[in-house]
Amino acid sequence: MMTLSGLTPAENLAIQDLFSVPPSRSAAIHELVPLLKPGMTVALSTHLNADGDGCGSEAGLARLLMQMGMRVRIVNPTPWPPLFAFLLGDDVEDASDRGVDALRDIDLLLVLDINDVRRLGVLADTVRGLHVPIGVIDHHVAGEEPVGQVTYADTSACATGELVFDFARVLGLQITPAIAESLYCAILTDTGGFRFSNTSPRCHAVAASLLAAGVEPESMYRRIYAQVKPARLHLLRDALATLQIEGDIGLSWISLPHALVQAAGATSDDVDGLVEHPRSVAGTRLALLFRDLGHGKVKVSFRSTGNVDAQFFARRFGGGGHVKASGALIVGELPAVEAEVIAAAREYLQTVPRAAP
Ligand SMILES: [Mn+2]
Repeated sequence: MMTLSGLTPAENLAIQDLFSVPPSRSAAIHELVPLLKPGMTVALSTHLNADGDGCGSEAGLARLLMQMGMRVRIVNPTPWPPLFAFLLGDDVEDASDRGVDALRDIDLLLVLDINDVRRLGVLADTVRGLHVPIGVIDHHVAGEEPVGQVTYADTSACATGELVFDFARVLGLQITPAIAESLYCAILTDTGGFRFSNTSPRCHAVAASLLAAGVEPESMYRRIYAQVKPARLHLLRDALATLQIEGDIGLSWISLPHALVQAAGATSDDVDGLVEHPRSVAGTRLALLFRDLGHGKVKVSFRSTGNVDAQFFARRFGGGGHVKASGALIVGELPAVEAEVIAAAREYLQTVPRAAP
């Protein structure tokens, strides 16, 4: 048993607890076990536009099930992202490009990081009609159309990868370096690099185990985060040159003429997220991003903080979304749209009292 010097016995016990698998999780894992038989073919799937948790959990679980003697293939509704190609290695099969055909001859489907069949996109209808058992491993609240007969879910897990780690622990499977990298990717990305509020003490304990199993944190950082293409930085440079800040009312915005985005050779992916820069300005309550689409329409992104309601404001322009993140597509030329929205934003912010920080 590990003992850390300088800690009281009670503190040492609390740290041991972080490494043990919560009883409700081991109970759920033991319910999954009867579905898992050597020699069977298992498909793993996750939500549209798989993220680091979806991909990492799949790549890790695929190898664990292979240790248990199963054939495993990944069948996602959208292509495996190139950013996470390194997780597949030579041993994990990605059959996503075969679409629903890849689900025809399976014995079991495991759905990861979601519990709503609608998030399976083009696979959803086939999954609704599947005659093989379906299991779910997830850390979200179940959606409106949950899927599967056996659900191993816990919303207190920082990532689905944490639940896959516990699956390995409870069943005594080996966390190889490739599995450790996959699960570390899942936890690292779903916690925003250990910054979001789901970064629990246990999340760090699991990450510690994965580092001990061979993960090199700097290499993971480089492969996942240090992958920015020059076009993205050129766009950021030009976009920041348009930044306007009205600190007294808490309004910030950037504005992208069509030619600017084209000149940078940037994609929509590169533009997404730029609005976080005006939002990150100290004291900003409403951040806006204007993007001229070049055919008489301007896409406006609205981001708010505190008690400012971006959704309410976006509805004035026929848009919508979430309370803190909304969007609208407005017909008009960029300068006119900008002037109209900025004037309305100034007026709106006057009506919303500043919340305590
Ligand atoms: Mn997740």
